[in-house]
Amino acid sequence: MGLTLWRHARIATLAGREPWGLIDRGALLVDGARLRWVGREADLAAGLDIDGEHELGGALVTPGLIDAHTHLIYGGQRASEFELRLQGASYEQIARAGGGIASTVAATRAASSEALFAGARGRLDRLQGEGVTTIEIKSGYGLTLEHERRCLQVARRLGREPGVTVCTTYLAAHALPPEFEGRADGYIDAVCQWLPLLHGESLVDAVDAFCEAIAFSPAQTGRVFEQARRLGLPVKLHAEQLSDQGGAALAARYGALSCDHLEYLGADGIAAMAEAGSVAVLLPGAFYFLRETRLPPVDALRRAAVPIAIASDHNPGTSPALSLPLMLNLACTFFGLTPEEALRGATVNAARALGLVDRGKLSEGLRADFVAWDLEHPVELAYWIGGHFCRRVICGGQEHTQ
Ligand code: DI6
Ligand code: FE
Repeated sequence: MGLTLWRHARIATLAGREPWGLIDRGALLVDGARLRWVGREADLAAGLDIDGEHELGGALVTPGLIDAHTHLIYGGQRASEFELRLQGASYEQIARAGGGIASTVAATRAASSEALFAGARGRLDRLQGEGVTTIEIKSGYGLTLEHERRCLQVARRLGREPGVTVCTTYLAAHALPPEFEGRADGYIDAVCQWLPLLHGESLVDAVDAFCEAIAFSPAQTGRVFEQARRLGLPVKLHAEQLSDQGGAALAARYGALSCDHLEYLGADGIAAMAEAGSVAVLLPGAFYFLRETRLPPVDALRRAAVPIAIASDHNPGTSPALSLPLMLNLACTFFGLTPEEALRGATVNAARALGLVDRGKLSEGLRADFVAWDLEHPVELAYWIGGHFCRRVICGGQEHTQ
């Protein structure tokens, strides 16, 4: 495949020291799946043998968005639970009455692989239609070897679809399945036994757990992480979402790629994350949908130079979010991020949260993953509440049309 030129763009490269890495009257030269050159159109070398040209008409171009935390694969949905919560029931009450995660686990187990694929495919279409070119997908609604395997296989199958890269995460330590009632340690034994099998089938890129009073303890989480370490798999953690369990510090001891949620994160956790280089993945969709009030410690994270990412946390219970640009808006309004921090959070820092070094910015040698928006300035990505401004999505040098 030869060179392709994408011209007449205002490019927020997020590379270099300029705000947004902004290049006006810019162009991108694509060689196969990679960027050969990004710069001012006037500086483009002469005499290049260009096979195809695309006119972007002055559109804003950003790196492809990276959603670094989703639970995209599940059966059913929980709209009726949303209605119950609006009538005053709490998330915990619903969970105790057999709803919540348990109801999604039952629906996921009952669904065929085809149905799981079709449901997740539809949701992925919507996220891609809003600019996502890389997505992390967790298991965690199967909770048996067979059902976790199916979910991870569906995630891998989605990764073979055009226009997207999928990173898989094993989250069997998400909730205690009914058959292990009262035997959480026994379930963690099983979670640790399944991991090498699924890893042996190339289904696992990273390992996660839900470390919380209503889920698994730091000691149980540590056992899952020990197993991940033995297999050479990176870890990440749902930490400090509803209380401070010291989860972030624990994950940092295992060199975690990221610690996610973090509303209750304390000074020790921040220091440990800074030391380990872990990314703080903030999830404003869940904060909003659960009407939480406790804010993640954004200022302290900034002072400690912990990179901040923003993700959808797409899941049927606490964040049925299908637009990453909307999450940027929520991250600014609720968490006080600047619009530039928010965009970096869904690109550069999100790539880092997934351990990916070949994307997240637009510069020579990186993947040609970029989005053309019907917007004038990158601030607008975080400014509009909804709306649909994504015009063209290019993933690995190929335009993705839905
Ligand atoms: N934290 C959450 O907010 C989701 N999972 C997690 O570990 C909730 C998932 C659900 O309610 O289905
Ligand atoms: Fe989550």
